[in-house]
Amino acid sequence: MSIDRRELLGGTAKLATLAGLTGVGGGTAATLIGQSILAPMPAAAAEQGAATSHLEPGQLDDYYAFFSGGQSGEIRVFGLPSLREMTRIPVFNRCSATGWGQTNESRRILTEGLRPESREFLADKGGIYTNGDTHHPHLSFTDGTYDGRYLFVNDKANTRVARIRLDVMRCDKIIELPNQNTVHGMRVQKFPRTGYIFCNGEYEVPLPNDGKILDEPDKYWSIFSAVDGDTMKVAWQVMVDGNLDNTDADYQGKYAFSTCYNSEKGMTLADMMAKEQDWTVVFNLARIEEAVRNKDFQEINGVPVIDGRHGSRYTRYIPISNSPHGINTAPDGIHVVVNGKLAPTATVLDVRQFDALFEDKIDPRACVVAEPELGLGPLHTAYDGKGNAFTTLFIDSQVVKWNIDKAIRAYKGEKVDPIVQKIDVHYQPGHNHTSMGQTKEADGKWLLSLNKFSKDRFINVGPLKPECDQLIDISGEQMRLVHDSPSFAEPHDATIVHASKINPIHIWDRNDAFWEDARSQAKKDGIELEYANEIVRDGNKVRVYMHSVAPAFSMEKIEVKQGDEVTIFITNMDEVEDLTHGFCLINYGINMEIAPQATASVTFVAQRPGVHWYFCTWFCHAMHMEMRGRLLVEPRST
Ligand code: CUK
Ligand code: CUA
Repeated sequence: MSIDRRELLGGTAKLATLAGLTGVGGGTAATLIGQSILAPMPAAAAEQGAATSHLEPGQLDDYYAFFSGGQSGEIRVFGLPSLREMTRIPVFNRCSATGWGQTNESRRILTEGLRPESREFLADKGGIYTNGDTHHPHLSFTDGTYDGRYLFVNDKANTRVARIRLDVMRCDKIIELPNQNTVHGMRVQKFPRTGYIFCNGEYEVPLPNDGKILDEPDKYWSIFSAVDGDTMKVAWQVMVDGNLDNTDADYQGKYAFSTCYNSEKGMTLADMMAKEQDWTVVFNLARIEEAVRNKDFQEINGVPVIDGRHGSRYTRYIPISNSPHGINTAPDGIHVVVNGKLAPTATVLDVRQFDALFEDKIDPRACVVAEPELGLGPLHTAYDGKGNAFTTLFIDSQVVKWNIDKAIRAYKGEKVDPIVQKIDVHYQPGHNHTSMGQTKEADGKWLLSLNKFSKDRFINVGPLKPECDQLIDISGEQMRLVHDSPSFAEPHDATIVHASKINPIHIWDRNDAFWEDARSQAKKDGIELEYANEIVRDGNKVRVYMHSVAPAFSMEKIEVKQGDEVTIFITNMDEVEDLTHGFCLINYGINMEIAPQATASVTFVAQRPGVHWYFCTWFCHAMHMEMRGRLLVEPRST
């Protein structure tokens, strides 16, 4: 009997389980086959039949983990359980390796969704924002689970939302949202599909925010936006009371809901803490869509803005203990946990009550079915799909496992303790995540705790320490800490997706829309990008069309005049997996990636006279060092 090792290791969870990787191994024949092929697990783990993060060289992971890069502005792709970093996807940042923010292809994406005022504001600053703050990476859904099309992520720094194509792991759309100051909480519609991206405008500002209203906080409002995930345009916005923090949606496609702090509308910390209660705001999607159809809105900056303040038919405000933070829908499609942050409790809402809530048949607090006391600083909750919840306790530096059903029974007065276990994490956890736990296919295998402090967990790297992401095995009754993984500033959130859901391609399709502008420019110039090797001179604009086949650029020499605006288009004709070239022009501050079968382009003014070598930046061939050429810039005669 022959089993292909790669197929066994890279295949489905079922195969991995058979191979004993996930530790459910019994004495079955399949397990024995697995063990004969794989190197043995570390003794202690193997003894308990427990899961391990350790993979032998050449073994593949079962899951993708998409981490936000926080103030690094990017997305990072890890394998799980190994927590090996696979790649980074530049989004709101400038990337030295790929040329993101510099190539014409990336600059189109970074600029086309800017608001007109921002375009003006950035005109003398290079035309793009170069920083971002990614918090919440979430994949597109179809019918309650991931469909592998897109990943969406917010930019808290410059009020944007980005879409990443998962087939090529590249960002293809960015939109800057009007009428709100920042996007913080961001989640997607789970049913019937995505659909909407729900975006919380956290900080309140005047509407419109054009300087006519300044120090009059009673005229500031927060905004809840729905972006259409297909077109990446704002579908509608809702004006609300208080500050929206995090958000999530139901599994029925009827409601979205956000935690909302500062019901006091305070501008100082003391003011914001004055009241005992804040809210969860529930948004009625059907009623809001009806308002858009019936024109019951104000158009501000080209977007329909619906009035969802207290008393509106489009929203309901459920009172919750002071300053709630995370809000997470359970895979059962019924329960939503609102995390206390300042209160030691979580509040469990039952979405089945929301119809009655909107018909004013019940008091808003009647949606609350449990309020377990969990510990200090509950921030975010994840699920195992078996009725248990895992909540991070920021102040206690713990993750608490608790049972939802027991919490509901305790709330009704029964003498049961919903707490199953508390485990120490290191230290101060923010978000936590379970494998597939934000879908109806939660599989209860792994939990990641994204800890804000690492202190003594790693060798010292100076005053700026890494964060500490910890992997916890949740397949058994008791949680078990398995692995520490340091990370640079600062993943807020991650999404763990079974590898079978994502199918990236290996080399680009020559027809890809990514370089559409280059294709149409080449067409105008009568040139085919494939195997191109020509220079088009058009006044002081010079368009250089070349291609690469390892280990050479098709052009050894490019002659231009000082002051010419030069665009270099390179098409990588290598049809070989992993054979990427780069183009770096020395002392011109230029570098870009050209992956197999891709076209990439960059435009610059040839200000510096002289001889300037360009070279390939990916070690692509035994003669990679020879893969170079000269830009000859003739001084402008005076
Ligand atoms: S937030 Cu960072 S720990 Cu932006 Cu999701 Cu809660
Ligand atoms: Cu091409 Cu190195």
